[in-house]
Amino acid sequence: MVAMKARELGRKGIVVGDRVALVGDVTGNSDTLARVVRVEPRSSMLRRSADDTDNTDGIERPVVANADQLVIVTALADPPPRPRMIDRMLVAAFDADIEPLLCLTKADLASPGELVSLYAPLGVPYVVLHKGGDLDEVRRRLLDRVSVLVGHSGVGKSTLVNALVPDANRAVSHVNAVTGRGRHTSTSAVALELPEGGWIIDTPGVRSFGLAHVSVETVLAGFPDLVEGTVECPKGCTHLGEECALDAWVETGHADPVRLVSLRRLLASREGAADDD
Ligand SMILES: Nc1nc2c(ncn2[C@@H]2O[C@H](COP(=O)(O)OP(=O)(O)OP(=O)(O)O)[C@@H](O)[C@H]2O)c(=O)[nH]1
Ligand SMILES: [Mg+2]
Ligand SMILES: [Zn+2]
Repeated sequence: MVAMKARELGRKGIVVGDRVALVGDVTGNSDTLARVVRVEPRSSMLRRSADDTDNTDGIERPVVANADQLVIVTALADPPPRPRMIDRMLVAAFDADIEPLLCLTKADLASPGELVSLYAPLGVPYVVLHKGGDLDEVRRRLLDRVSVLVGHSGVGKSTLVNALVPDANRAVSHVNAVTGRGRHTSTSAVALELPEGGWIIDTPGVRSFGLAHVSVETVLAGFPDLVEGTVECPKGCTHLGEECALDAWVETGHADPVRLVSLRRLLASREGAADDD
């Protein structure tokens, strides 16, 4: 069915995942048009700040509405994993209050051991995949949920969607042998219904995941075991400097030091250049 935005919605955007109210011809017959007259309240909104290439610094851009699971797709090789990017997508999940799932693809090319141990202290669930391999576990984790796939170009998002959804027909393309980068094959986000129930949203590969809009408090909220330790911190503490009270908190055995290392890595991941490549 084709629907256009009714004028009374004004400049308010509609994004993939939005639930909308329609009027007019909703038969879906060719040459018919329905009108979107209302966007229902959103249960979540995944955002990223615009990056330098968008030339509108600091502006938040919505990515997907109403997702309840953020599937961070990372190839174990070709293109190589970039933990900084994974960290940033995890922060985006905390920010949007969406549960993360780490999806490690191309296990036929490299072993997942190192990445798995890097993320173990964060308690992030993960699945390991290789093309043509068993999809039972990922199917189980996607069942009856609205999951959005995010990750660099060429990590295998569309390949996974095609394996999970018969007739999805998402275009896939090779990773450039010279640069090791994907070709940005998918150019728009598309939501597809899973045969077992639930929705999966394929998105175009991102080069960066700007997080300028995410506060220290938001990241800290993902570390409930450390929150109490920040009571003694100076006002406006970034939890990255010498004055931070968290070092003493973990030294006195109140929390696991590796958790503090992870918190700081995630806090630091918000800073710096927008390009994560
Ligand atoms: N060896 C191997 N190759 C894979 C696997 N999964 C995907 N590929 C290949 O990786 C390449 C890129 O896959 P795509 O599915 O197009 O990647 P994408 O993440 O959708 O990329 P964009 O749409 O550009 O964001 C294709 O040549 C796939 O065949 C895997 O598990 N193992
Ligand atoms: Mg794709
Ligand atoms: Zn602090």
